[in-house]
Amino acid sequence: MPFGQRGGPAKGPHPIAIVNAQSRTLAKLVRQMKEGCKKDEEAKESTLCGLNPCLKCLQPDILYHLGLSTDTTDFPKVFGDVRFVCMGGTPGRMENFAYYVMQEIGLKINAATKLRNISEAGQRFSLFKVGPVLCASHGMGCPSISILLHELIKMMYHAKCKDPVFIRIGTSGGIGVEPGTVIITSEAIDGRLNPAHEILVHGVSVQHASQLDESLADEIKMCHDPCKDTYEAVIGRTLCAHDFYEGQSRLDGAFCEYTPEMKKTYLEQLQSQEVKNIEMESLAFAALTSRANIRGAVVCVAILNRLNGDQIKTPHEVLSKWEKRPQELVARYIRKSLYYNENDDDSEQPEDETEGAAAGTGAGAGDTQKAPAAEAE
Ligand code: R2B
Ligand code: URA
Repeated sequence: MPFGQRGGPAKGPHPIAIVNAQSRTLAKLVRQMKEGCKKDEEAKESTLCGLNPCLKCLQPDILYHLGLSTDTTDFPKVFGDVRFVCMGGTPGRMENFAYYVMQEIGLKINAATKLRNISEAGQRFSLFKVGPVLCASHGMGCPSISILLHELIKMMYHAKCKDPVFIRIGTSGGIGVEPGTVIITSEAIDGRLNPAHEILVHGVSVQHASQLDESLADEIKMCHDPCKDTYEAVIGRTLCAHDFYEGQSRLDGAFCEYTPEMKKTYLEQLQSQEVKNIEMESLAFAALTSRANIRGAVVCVAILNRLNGDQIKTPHEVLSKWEKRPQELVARYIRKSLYYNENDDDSEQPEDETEGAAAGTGAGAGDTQKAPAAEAE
């Protein structure tokens, strides 16, 4: 049974068994945080597909923009336990997300220590690791996220990670949605509404399909609680533009060679085609993750409704609150996957609404469940 569903009368594992299984999962996460991934826990090969056959010959492989190299870092030991790779635009947001997700999955570090930016040496992106979760900043636009993804996918390959899930969390301009709404992308499309990421290789146009994992989008959507969450979460198409101004039909850029009527017609056409938002990275994200057979999702909050204007006038404090919404849904998804997913050998999921399942917190299987807590350092 997928984790968002609720069963009938009690017939699943006994609550104590669930608590024990969750405690074992947590103990393993804590040990891996302290000691790294053990040899016998490493997968024999990564589960990624379709990668460059020359990768195995690169000795060392230098992940230049991440400031990491296979000859100075033991990738299987340091990154072999990674199961979730979360990325967002700015270093600060991803550092905050790392601390937030740490709390949500029940891990702690000594109050006197800080999470280290693992890719500081590269001076381009920030990268934080919290147990099985990697948090990276990707900058703005497809070229930037594409460099990051090439290097993170190579990292997963060298670390022999098993079925990692990649998620982009970010902001976007909504199309006909209330500002503050969270949009989970069903499909990324370009400005011509074409579901493909186009790149030029040797001067020739190559198009890669930009589909995203439908079931992952549904699982993340199920982490939204329409009764408790004060905002909506919807699944819809996302237009990925290659700039913020003309590419998104704004009238407030330094240049503008179209009329307000042309903008209105274009945005209304998008709305009629079920496009819910516009951002700048989903095409490259969807294309590169699906080429590697990685399950991927894009979860963005709409910070304005583009049908009502172009400028972002919402106060900073409100924007900060809205930016946390995708983080909240994704952290719930990660927590559920770690502690309540029956498809996973390391975790147990209650098959009913038995209370007291979550490691002695007295919570049930819903979104309000807290993970057990343990200190890693
Ligand atoms: C959303 O916000 C950024 C532009 O302001 C861009 O990275 C995106 O996709
Ligand atoms: N990010 C975008 O790319 N567009 C918007 O309108 C808002 C955020």
